[in-house]
Amino acid sequence: MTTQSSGADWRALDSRHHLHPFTDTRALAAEGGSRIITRGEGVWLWDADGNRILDGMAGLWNVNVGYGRAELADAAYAQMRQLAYYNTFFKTATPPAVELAAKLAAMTGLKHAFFAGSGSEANDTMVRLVRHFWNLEGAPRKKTIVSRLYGYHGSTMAAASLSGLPAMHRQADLPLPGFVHIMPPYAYDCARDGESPQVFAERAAKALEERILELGADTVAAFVAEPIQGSGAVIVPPDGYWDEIQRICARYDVLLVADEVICGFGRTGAWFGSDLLGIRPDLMTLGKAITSGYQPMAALMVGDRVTDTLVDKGEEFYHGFTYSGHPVPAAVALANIALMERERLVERVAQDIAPYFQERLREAFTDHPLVGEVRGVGLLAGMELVEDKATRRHFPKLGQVGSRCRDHSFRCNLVMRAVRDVMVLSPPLVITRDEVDELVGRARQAIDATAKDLGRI
Ligand code: PXG
Repeated sequence: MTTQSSGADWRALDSRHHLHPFTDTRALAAEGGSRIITRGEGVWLWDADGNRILDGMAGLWNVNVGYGRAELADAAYAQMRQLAYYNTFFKTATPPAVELAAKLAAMTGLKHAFFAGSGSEANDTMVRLVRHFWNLEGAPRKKTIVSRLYGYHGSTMAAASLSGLPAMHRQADLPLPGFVHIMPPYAYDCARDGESPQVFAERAAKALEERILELGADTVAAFVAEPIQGSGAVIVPPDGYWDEIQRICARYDVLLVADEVICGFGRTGAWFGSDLLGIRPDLMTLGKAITSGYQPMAALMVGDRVTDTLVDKGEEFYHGFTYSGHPVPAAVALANIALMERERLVERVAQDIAPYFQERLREAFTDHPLVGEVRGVGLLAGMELVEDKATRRHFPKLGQVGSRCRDHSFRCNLVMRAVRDVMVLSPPLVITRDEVDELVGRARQAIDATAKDLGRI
């Protein structure tokens, strides 16, 4: 196969040999196979059939600086020429890994970095480290980790156990023992009629306290959560939620872990979701936009409480990956962060493009007959498609209307994700106002087409 091959050729070969993640293989083949993406520039993608597509998801929430940034390619090339690989085991390190650890420590306020290749690996590392920590503290019963329904923390055995997705659990007899889930602060779905945001925030946070008391505080190791839930369908917690969560973690001596894999690196208009929401976690997982997706890389940031114990009382920590701190992604991460700083991308999100994006979406959809709620922060947004706006009633078979809308969006050459029946957007941080207008216009076409199918307009 060459780059001259047609989309149809690629699709046929793909269907014959490639098992895709999170995909019903038979259904994909029946629909004619995959869209083959061949090129990217800014917020735009091209497929093998010559279509130009607006990427409203920045890849998988990660291509924050947009496609085609030569300096990230140059950083990878230069590092490969200088030293393509060396490890960080056995008393060695490389300059990019060291420099990145120091940079991330300065950015997050958590002084140590443990590197991994994906968000899932970083979360697995977190589970290993949290268990080791409590053993070293002389509290070997303190092992259960609490996370939330609709949380997504990755797909390895431990990360899938942390994730609050029953469909994932069902296929692999998960969660593993020692992983439990509480309700998310998902007001649209879970708030009672007439319940104020403050009362709901308190009730959702108190779910953590109730679970800790039920399990016994001496058995609960950590609470793990995304500042704003991404894949769960952009669940923005109501004010007060995180303050209460932090009080509860402190009261019962439960470690607090912020999963910043989506929220990190400017997505919310702050460098980290924790900065935006006033969260002071003991540990933080980073991934995705740490390299804007140009190389696979992730990190677990570890604060002093845990490292002090690890270093003072610890023996060797028997954990690590061949590619922990790989110099090429580390060099790319440094170049990516330098680029974001130079172009002031995070400030741009906070002060200019995110307010514009959020306003345009609200203008287009708040009064739309199919849209129950438009929500979001920074360049994260979700539009809830519902059967009845007045009562917030969902469609009976959750997910069907969402996939229909996603298919319409596909035909409009817009990448917009469906989570259940929530249409989700997370464009690159470099998106311009004109491109936001284009994105909102295409999203409107897709949602209107869905509403027409349902006889709602
Ligand atoms: N934490 C969070 C908050 C994530 O969103 C992971 C951990 C795991 O990262 P890795 O690199 O192991 O995938 C994620 C990943 C989607 C989608 O379609 C979201 C993710 C991955 C794939 C698809 O929403 N998030």
